[in-house]
Amino acid sequence: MIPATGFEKRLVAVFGLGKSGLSTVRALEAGGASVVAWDDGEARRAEAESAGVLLEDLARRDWSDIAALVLSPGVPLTHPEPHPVVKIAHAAGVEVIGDVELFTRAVKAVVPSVRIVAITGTNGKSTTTALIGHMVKRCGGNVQVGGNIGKPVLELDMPTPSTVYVVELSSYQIDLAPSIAPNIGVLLNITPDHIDRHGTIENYAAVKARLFARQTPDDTAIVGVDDTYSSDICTGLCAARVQTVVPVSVGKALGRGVYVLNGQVYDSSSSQGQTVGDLSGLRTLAGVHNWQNAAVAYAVGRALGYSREKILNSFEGFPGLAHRMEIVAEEAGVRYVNDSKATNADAASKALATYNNIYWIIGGKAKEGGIETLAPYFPRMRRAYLIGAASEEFARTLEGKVDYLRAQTLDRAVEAAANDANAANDGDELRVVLLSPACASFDQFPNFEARGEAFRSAVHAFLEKTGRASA
Ligand code: UMA
Repeated sequence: MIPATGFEKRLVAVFGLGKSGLSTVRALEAGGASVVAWDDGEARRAEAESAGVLLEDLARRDWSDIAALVLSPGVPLTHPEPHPVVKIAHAAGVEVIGDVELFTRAVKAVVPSVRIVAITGTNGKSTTTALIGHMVKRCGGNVQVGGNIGKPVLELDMPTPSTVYVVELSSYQIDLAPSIAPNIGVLLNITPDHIDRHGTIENYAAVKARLFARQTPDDTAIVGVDDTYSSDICTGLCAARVQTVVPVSVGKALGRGVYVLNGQVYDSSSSQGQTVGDLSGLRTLAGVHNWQNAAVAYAVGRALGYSREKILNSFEGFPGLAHRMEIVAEEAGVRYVNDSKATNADAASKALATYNNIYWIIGGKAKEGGIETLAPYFPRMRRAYLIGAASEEFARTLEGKVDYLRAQTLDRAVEAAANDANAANDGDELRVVLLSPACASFDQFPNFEARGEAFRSAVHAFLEKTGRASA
């Protein structure tokens, strides 16, 4: 744990008592502050109280003795409107920050030269964060991985001069971290998401761009340039000439930066020749979107001073992430892929672009725009299996274009899709039973992880029942 310093003997308010809020309370107390905390959820308050957290309804107290408000990332800061506690803090002139801000201040105070690699973007940031963490470890670095990927940043270990922190940051976390200045900042891509929390896509992009705003000439910005918003940010950074900027593209040859063409990585700045290596054989990094993740990780590795050979070798042992195009089983020419993390159409498009002969399990709580943008992938579908609240909306989109079944539940969808895929007589061609739902899970599951676990169990149950499970 990293004690959150800077508030010794002062009182700090913490709002939101999920994972990050609870670790914030512990870290502030370890740093010498007193804490009062609150959460809108009664169950969360009860859990926190039994863990020894001092609760106080922050809307009903005097704020004159409060030094800061530490807000959980899931609590609205600006849109659709600031949470009442944020309005109170603003009225009292109290700064509103998040756990990432406390983390930055604390680790830089202990080891000013400590290296922080921060990764953001709409899609792919968890895979890229995990891949960079894996790469640093394989290259002999002393790595700590956390942030939006799951482990709250204040739960990481204290820094030493050799520590490399690899942290995934959501836009919510960047919005609450005014002094973040990563030694290496990564922006993968920007597509519409979380607009409810940022008002407009322009505002969302502006928050992402803030990752680079306080960087210095010693720092590096690695920026995907395959969408308009990220590309504009990259152009702005190049023009400002503050930090080293490395543009990254998949599909476009770049005069400057790192790019991937047909699975081959090229580095235009390399003195060893531009051709770096081949990504196309890496099973856990399959697909164009993963090539972007790998190209970005390569650029981070180079900025950290690792050789290209070491970096590429480390990719081979990358196990991949659960719920992101995770291969759950492969039997008799049928691959079962859990992509439960694909909670919007853009995220789902990655798996759809990777495979053909898809038996597609889709649905849940629909996001704005539904699956209209996925139409270019419809010819890859053998059949779609609709689950959850979005079924009727998606049935209308698929009508006349893709054969579909209203399966309602995930269990039924897996059974039907697996039966269809196994019955198809396609010779050697791989068939794929794919859960890539393009929806939030909340109508039928507590979260995407639970949905992915349910898919995994249903696949294994099917394989057992039909005698296909390998010993
Ligand atoms: N709460 C209120 N009032 C509100 C909103 C929330 O009291 O108006 C309370 C809830 O009752 C709950 C707490 O705030 O007790 C939830 O806090 P939180 O949603 O910020 O969740 P944490 O458990 O602290 O997890 C957060 C991140 N969650 C979000 O950003 C929504 C986790 O990212 C992250 O892994 C964790 O910190 C550790 O850093 C998850 C996520 O969904 C994976 N991220 C979004 C995404 O990836 O799209 C941004």
